Amino acid sequence: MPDSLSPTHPLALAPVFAPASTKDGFVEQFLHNLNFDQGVALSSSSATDQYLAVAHTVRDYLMARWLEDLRRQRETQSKGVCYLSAEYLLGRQLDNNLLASDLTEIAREALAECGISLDDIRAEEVEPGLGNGGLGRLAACFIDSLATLGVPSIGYGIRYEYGIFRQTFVDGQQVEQPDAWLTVGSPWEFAHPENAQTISFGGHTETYDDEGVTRSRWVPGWNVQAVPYNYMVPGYQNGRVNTLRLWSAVATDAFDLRIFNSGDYEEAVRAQTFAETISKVLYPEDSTPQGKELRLQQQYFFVAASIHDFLDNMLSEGYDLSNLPNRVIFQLNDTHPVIAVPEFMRVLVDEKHMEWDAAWAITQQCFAYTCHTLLPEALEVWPVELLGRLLPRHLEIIYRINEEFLTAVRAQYGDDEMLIRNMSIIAEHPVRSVRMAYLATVAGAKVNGVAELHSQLLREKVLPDFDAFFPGKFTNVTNGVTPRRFLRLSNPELSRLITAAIGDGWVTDLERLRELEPFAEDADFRRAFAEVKAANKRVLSTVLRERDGFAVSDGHMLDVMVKRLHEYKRQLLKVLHIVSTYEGVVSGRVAVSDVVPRTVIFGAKAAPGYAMAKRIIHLINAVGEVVNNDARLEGRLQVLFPPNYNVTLAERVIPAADLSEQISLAGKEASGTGNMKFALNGALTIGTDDGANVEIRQLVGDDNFFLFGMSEPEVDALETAGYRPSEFYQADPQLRAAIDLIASGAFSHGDRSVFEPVVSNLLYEDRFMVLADFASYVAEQGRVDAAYADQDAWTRSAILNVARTGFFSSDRSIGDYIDRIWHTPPAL
Ligand code: HBZ
Repeated sequence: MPDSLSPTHPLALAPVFAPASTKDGFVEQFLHNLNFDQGVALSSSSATDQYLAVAHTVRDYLMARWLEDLRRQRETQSKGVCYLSAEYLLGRQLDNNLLASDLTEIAREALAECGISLDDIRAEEVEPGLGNGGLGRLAACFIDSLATLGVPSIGYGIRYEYGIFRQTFVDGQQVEQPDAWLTVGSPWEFAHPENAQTISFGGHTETYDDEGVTRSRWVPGWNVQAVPYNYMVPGYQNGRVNTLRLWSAVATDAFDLRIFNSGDYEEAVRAQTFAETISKVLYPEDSTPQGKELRLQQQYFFVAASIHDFLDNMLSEGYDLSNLPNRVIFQLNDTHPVIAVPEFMRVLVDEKHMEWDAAWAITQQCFAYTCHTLLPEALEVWPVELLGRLLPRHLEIIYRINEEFLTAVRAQYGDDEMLIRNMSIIAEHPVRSVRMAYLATVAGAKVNGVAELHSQLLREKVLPDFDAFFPGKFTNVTNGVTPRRFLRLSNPELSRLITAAIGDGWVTDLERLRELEPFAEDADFRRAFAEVKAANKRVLSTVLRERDGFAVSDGHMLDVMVKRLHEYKRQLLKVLHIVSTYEGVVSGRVAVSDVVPRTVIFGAKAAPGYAMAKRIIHLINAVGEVVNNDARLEGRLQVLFPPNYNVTLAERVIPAADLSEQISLAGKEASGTGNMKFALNGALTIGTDDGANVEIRQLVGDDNFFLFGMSEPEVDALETAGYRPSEFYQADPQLRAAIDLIASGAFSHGDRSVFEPVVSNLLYEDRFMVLADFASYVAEQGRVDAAYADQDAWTRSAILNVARTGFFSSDRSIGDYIDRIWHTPPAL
């Protein structure tokens, strides 16, 4: 602090409230920021300058509250949540932060006074795509709810320089481009190099004598600086601003002196800058971890930095660490942050010199683990060789945790070697590896699945031995989505209609949507609701024209399947339905006048190394190309696949949809969250009994949900009996005709080889039983067509979907985490 500034000066002591809460104040602050931050006059400013200046104005407005909350979180020593997630798929920030501060209208008017349209400049924001899909978006919804509910909490993650790749199509095939989201800089972040942490890797361990006690320590080989960037997470109009803290890797300036002195200056520099690659890029795999060394470095990098940040900055001087379970819970978002467990133990035992048993007892109360999958290949394992090389002390700690755990298992069950092998945190085959989900389960106070069915299958099929050994450890928290972004912001027209009917309490208490139920019987309301849907379709149509040059037909049912491309999600089933409809018309089996006009919209990114997923993308584009241009269809079937599906596009597509496709093979989709967003925006679902679909159907009622396909026990039974997809192909002429058409080269200019791998996979492997569910799916789509013919009845069902899905608010999910897992005190 400068000498001349007295400690009682308001700038030194307390945050200053920015004047943007009036139109004139906003104009003033905006122009000030334009001049002093962007260095331009209004007359010569670009849209980017204007966006940045508006963002800074909102940021300034929130700053006082943020500083106040940061202070409060530090000072109040009550229990809080550290949410550890390798991904946060945030989406654009400006609109959300304007809404949270209740500044949207003020900003709109203020900018209009400057001759600027808010709508134009919000398009300037590049969304931070720091996640792959559902898991990362869930984390983003959760931090919004945590702030809105006023839960003392901090989100920790990685500030990837490159987020999820940008997808383009070249000749119908996916091409990935880097997502340089930081090129114009992010106005929402604040670097705090003064809070950097040093994170170590490699080296070896040793024991030493500490006044008669033998202790272990880690002598690392190299290190890197973790620099935190803080992001504001404003609660919805409640004056709270939480923090998301993302770590960026920076080389330490300490050269490796041995290399340096040997005269190899270049090598010394290279070795150091190598460290910066740690936070360079988000791994784009959303289900099959690649087991790459850099990925493990990323994981350890961010959790070690986060744990040390918490211990250094959030605890009062001389804090008694045995009280930590009353002070913090680290929630592990999937297995990606699980290396935090041995790191925490290392800190307590090696650095704080706590007894192992005491440290372990604390650790077991300070962590909880959320599992997001059922696919065996998605369960992360790290080869012991790699772990031991990168984090030798952590491997020793994991071995000891495992040894003590297996001793306890033996004490309970005797020497059942099969059971011991099955429950060991260390797998022996194909290479000796650490099973991260097992480590998380053993260490966590609680383990939760993300929907009722998923949690049940997790207990019964994935971790049954653990469920028996740790009674009460497993629980469920069904996912949710934030009503602020996914209804209030993305669907302003529907929001207005709802608020006019029942008031605006639903924005923070989504169950109040129930009050809409009687309106389903009100013809005027139904008319207004249908008009909103039509208006949203027009908006989408404009967006797709401007973004992708698509011409969207009027009056079509909008049938939408947007999600990551994965075989278990079964985009292929949707493709077969399209091809079958097409084949029906061109073969004369179906009169074109009987085809209910539909526009099918796909959105999906494939992991760059997932060859089959990329072929499926190619097939969707190829089918679209043919179907959209065949005059025999009379424009009644349209297939659109806008590239680069992301949060921003989702916000346009979901409010416009009539039909939501949630068609995974039963027992494979842990929950789904897109399914919730669609229902909440008045789309009807066609879906299997999988993930949260089960709960959606229970809530909206069978009459307002199109169910098809095998149930999970039926899938299980078919698998046990031996599934032979070709039998379904042989037995069903409609299915055969569709597959034959693809195989014939009809969608590949006569070249039969292009989609041959897709066809033969379906016929001879079909791991996700597309063919087994085809007939049921097509039949149910027939019921969809019939239902759509009665527009008024359809609208009634759509209203009931909105009215009955308030359960799926992420506020409710967070409430469940508090009740069942965190036991944090009520909001401050
Ligand atoms: O998490 C998804 C589930 O598939 C979905 O059913 C659920 O609704 C959602 C939220 O709970 N899982 C993912 O999105 N998973 C990933 O993105 C992922 C990313 C990196 C990995 C593994 C998985 O290494």
